[in-house]
Amino acid sequence: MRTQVAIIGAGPAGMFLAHLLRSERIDALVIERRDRAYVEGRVRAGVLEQVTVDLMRRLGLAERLEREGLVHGGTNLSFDGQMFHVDMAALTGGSTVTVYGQQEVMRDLFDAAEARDVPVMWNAEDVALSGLDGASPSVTWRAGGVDQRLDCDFVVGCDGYHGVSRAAIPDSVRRTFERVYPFGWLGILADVPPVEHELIYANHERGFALASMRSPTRSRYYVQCGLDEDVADWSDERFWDELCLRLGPEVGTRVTRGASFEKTIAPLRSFVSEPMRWNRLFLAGDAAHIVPPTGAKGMNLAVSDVTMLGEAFAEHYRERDDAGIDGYSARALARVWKAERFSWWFTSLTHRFPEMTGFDRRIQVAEMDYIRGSEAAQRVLAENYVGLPLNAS
Ligand code: FAS
Ligand code: PHB
Repeated sequence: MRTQVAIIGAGPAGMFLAHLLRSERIDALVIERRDRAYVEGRVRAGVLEQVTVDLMRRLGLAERLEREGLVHGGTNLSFDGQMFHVDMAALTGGSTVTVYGQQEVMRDLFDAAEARDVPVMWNAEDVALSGLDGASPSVTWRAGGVDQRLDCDFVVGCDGYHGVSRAAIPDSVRRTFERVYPFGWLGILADVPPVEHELIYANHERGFALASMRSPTRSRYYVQCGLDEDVADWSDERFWDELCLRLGPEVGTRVTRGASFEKTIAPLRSFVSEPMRWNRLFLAGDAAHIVPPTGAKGMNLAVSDVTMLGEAFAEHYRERDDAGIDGYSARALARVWKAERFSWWFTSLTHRFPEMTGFDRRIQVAEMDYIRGSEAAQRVLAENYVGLPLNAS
């Protein structure tokens, strides 16, 4: 088999790139280790930046998003039970975010891929990349017991943090930067109405909590927990009690409780692998970087990476211009590091760290109190949360 661009991984990065290349009439093939049900079933991101909403509209994927997405012009911060609102739209000239779960995004991407005949090879085992430092890279894998080989011009690793693509860049070239947080997020989904119509990020003496949602009848809640905790030790009752404590008495007493149907613990890390391009291999999304979910940046960064990459490939094939390809890594990393900074800052501001001293705690509370009273501080938070422009300097 032969194609122009081989895409490893059918998550948000891989599927948005596949649709972008299809819109530019560039041949591509997605090679995915699992099946559609697995990828679509992963409960992950919940908040779309304008960059992501714009891309879904541009690709003709936004019909359900326009109907079911919840547009938020603001968000709420709470510390020690005192909640205040940040009017992000007012502070950013009208920018908003849209609450629309990653599972819904993946369903829209896969449905459209089937309707538009965008090819995805599912259940690909032992995916391997070769010839990346030459003019004719190739990808091999096995499916249904049959060995497959794909020759291509370029390979894009969209295979997430645990994929094979990043490791194809020689250790002598690759530089990684990481911060692992000493806690995780215990998240639930429950078919109960959200406590507020916008999100609440709560910093409490006992730890962080987040009140989010998927629809007016389905809530998504998180509490910070220890990395050594077992989800089996968290009954629904224990979860609701802890969440309501951390949201504070005014909000906590308004929370509608109910049976959870999804309950998982996710670790938090900040991670960047540089460069995001080596010869014929490009990295996009979690294959190149991870952010703590506090800033709701993970999936949105994957989208901005592939938006840049889609432009670069279009210039290469249409105009024989390689400026975009050659500049991709530096351009993408400039935006990635700004999102890493914001996600690290917002996590540091809202979470309880085991080694915190009394001084550290008062600095956190003072910063939350300062943000509450300062339009300038709220504007900085707002412009980062809604997402910096793709070409932010
Ligand atoms: P993904 O990991 O989504 O997709 C990679 C794909 O590659 C997968 O389908 C995988 O099966 C496939 N793959 C892996 N190895 C392969 C191989 N060798 N060969 C072929 N295919 C291979 N982001 C937010 O914004 N908000 C959140 O609340 C949030 N919560 C998260 C919770 C968890 C537990 C995790 C892990 C992530 C969360 N994220 C969140 C981040 C998440 O949304 C990612 O940023 C997003 O899925 C990134 O998309 P991709 O880069 O496509 O990687
Ligand atoms: C979610 O709804 O899953 C969500 C929302 C905002 C975040 C993280 C997760 O920052």
